[in-house]
Amino acid sequence: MSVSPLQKARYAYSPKLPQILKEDITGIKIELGTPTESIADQVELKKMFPHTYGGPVGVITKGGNPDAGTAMNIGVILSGGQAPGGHNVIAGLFDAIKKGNTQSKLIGFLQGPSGLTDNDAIEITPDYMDTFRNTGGFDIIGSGRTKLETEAQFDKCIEVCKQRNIRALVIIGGDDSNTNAAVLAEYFMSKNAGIQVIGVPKTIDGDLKNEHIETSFGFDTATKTYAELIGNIERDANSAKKYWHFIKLMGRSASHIALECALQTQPNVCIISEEVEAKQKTLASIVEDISRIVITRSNNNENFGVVLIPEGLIEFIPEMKKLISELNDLLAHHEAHYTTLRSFEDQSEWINKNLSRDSSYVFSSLPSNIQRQLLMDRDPHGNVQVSRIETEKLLIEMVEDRLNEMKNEGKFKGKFGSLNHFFGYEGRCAFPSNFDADYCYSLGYNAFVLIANGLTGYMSSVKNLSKPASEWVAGAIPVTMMMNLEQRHGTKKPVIKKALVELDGAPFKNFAAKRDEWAVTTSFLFPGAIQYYGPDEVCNQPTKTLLAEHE
Ligand code: FBP
Repeated sequence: MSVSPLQKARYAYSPKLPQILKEDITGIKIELGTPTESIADQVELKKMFPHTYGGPVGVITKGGNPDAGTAMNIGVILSGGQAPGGHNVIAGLFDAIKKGNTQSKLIGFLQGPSGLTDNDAIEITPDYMDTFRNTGGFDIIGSGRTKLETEAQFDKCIEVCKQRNIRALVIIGGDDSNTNAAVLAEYFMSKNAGIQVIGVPKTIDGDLKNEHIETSFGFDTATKTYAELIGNIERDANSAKKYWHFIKLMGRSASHIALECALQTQPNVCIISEEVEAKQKTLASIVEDISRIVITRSNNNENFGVVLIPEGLIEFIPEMKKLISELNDLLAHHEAHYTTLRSFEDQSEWINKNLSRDSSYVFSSLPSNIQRQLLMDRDPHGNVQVSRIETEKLLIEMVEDRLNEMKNEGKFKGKFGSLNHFFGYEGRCAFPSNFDADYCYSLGYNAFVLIANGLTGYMSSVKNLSKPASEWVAGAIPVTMMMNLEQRHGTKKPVIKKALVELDGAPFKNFAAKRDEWAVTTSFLFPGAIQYYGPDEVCNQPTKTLLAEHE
């Protein structure tokens, strides 16, 4: 296979490790603290996780651990959406395993969790591993969104692991996949299966974070990739001075990606879904805010600008949230009848009849392309697929209508030329930044240390990330500690709490302090492409979100 010069150069990059992980692998151990509690619903969670609840937080320290030298087979799974750095998690894990014992094997289950239940796997060999080091993508073993949640699936997992003599599984995934990993760990313990489960925090969305998981991997590279593109568009807008660019940014629910990109590029508008919800802003009031900024800039002779829109926005606007929740219920409970309705007209007529009055009004007022998108297939969790709803087009259409009204009232005399963009898939498989390459390698390497120390139901943690890698702190966090109970499909389920943008947190406050100025005075910042080689301030900086959170 031919490879690009950059890919070849990246094969040779040596990811940095925290100081402690550079020690001999049999000379490091985990020091455990005192038992922990979940963030809420302690009594119920203790009952649900009798074997794994409340494990102590662990820190890696010097100390003999001969078990690290035992030959063993370990399985690895990539779960959910791609995130830059996944290959390096596997590389770190692979190298640590082989340092322990060259006879140890890493088995990669193919296309996500279904690879485990289908017993579809490959052994990752040294040569194969070398062709994926420091590269983007999940194609080393593929990924998938199958949920492991039934006892029949869990029993199948035990059967496959026994057949392959697998001692531990490493599940690389987001909040849902790590929740499922914890449930699997508990099940294995209850059956005395002797199989450990370790999670690794992945997602470009940046919403799997807390005191011990400072960021999920992939967020750094994805936001830098989007920020490069946004900066390029800003410069284009500033050169031609004729378009308003409405840019939707991936991030299923939380607005961390949009916020980080705003901090990096200083656009005229960036909507933060969490603020929309907190202030109970309607779609009309969001449109009004944008229209006013367009008019103010137009009065200054600047008929151009950039608006950032988080992918999940639609579900945070109160009237849309209500509509989507009613649609989800209707489609879930009347699936059989709904699938008999062939044409969009029949579908929307039936939907309108069955929605509440308010929601029916909202649904009818939407353009038909958005109505169609709201009715598309649900994801495996029964949720609407927000990445397929063209909120950026909806906002353009509504702003245009509002500006026309204002024009008729003599309040707007300028021009409004618009273009729409959606950045999501462009950033998920980029070559990982040095930060993600180092962080992911460390997470994977550390996952093996957790296994060699006999832990299960834990997540690999690497902290102190705003400092140079040599000062990073490697540790182990019990997954139950991050859990609470949430309503899912009518029942209370244990889940890792999603981290949304905190309106009293430093990243949002930094943005809020500047946004009025950025709205009116063109203040664009052009971050440029991710740099892999060069001075530290250019190629080894974490995100502004991470830095602000650690100020
Ligand atoms: P994960 O939470 O699995 O990491 O995926 C996140 C994400 O990239 C979201 O930002 C986006 O809404 C979704 O995946 C898109 O899903 P798909 O890849 O299935 O189209």
